[in-house]
Amino acid sequence: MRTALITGITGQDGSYLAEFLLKKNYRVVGMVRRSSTENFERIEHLQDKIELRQADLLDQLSLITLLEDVRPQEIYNLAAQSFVPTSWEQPVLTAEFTALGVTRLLEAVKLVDRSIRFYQASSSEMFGKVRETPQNEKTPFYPRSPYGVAKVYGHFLTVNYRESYDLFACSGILFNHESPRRGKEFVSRKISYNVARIRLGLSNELKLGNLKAARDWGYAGDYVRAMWMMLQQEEPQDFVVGTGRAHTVQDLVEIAFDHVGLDWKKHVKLDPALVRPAEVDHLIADATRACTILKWKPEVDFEGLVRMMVDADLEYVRRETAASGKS
Ligand code: NAP
Ligand code: F7E
Repeated sequence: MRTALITGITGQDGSYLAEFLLKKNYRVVGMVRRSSTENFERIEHLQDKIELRQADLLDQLSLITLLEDVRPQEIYNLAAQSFVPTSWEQPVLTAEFTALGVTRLLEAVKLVDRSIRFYQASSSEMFGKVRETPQNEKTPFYPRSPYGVAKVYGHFLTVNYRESYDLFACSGILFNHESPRRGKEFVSRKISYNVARIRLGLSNELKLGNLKAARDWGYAGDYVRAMWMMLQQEEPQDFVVGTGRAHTVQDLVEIAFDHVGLDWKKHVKLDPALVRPAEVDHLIADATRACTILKWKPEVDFEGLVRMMVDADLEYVRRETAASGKS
């Protein structure tokens, strides 16, 4: 039985990856940070199948001790401050988690066991003000937020430790991927959650920023498969993962409102406070290498993803409302 350690197991991707690895018969250990209230909503259903250990990307010794105790064969480093707007408000903390956290974890790997296979969660936000379209593994980076800058650091540090110490370390440059488990602050979930509330008569308005921004959106359940595939290759390599199709925020809005029979123009209001200091206008993946070398392909398309999220949020809001009625 192989052991996989997932940092960020309480996040969207961590929960899908844990499910995927359990099906592959892995022993799955999740790293969680100490909190006064537990935040295990996304992994509640897995609690008796996975092991949780406390450590923090900010604490070097905790990571070394964790690896010595768990002895994983694979590490998936998904933990990060991942919300782009927060990275302008807390740029130093973002760098500590999202950039230096990678150094701390790779130092722990180097010290404890250099045969560990290491996956780093790199991001299409590194392309930022894009230098070419579509973006592939050779496209130069031009990040547009402290988050993007921190991810570029983590990315090149992973490349550097691979080349310096011969580690099996690779980066997945993943484009936006969503699901019903996405945090409510990200635009896809913000839209699906509020569309459900409006449909159920609980509110009437949805405030958004830039409707023209375009992203290559896919389904998180498809993307965690690519992470695992990367660590099963003979040689460590970096891969771009995305669907190759881009849509605007407005497209997402239209499909979501349309799915519940509402006219989005009656409910969406533009809020200048939600426009970012520097925007990433248009991202689209060229995932040719992932498709040919990993034989990866997405199974859920954009329209299917949006509808899945709205349907899940209709259920979620009904449960939420019923629970608040009881308390
Ligand atoms: P997410 O839902 O925001 O989850 C982030 C996870 O990181 C949470 O489990 C969080 O724990 C943990 N974390 C944050 N700081 C930590 C620290 N100091 N020590 C330990 N754990 C810490 O993110 P996601 O969408 O699943 O994304 C997973 C990774 O992929 C992130 O690195 C993200 O930047 C990257 N990425 C995401 C996308 C995407 O579209 N989703 C695309 C490209 C790359 P708490 O629950 O305690 O907060
Ligand atoms: O924004 C626009 C916003 O916050 C998408 C993270 O997982 O993917 C994610 O980063 C777009 C942007 O994701 C609102 O300006 C308009 O252009 O859902 P988002 P993101 O910034 O692309 C990458 C790949 C990651 O790596 C990150 O960790 O939508 N937008 N109005 C809005 N965005 C938000 N959040 N809220 C709005 O009201």
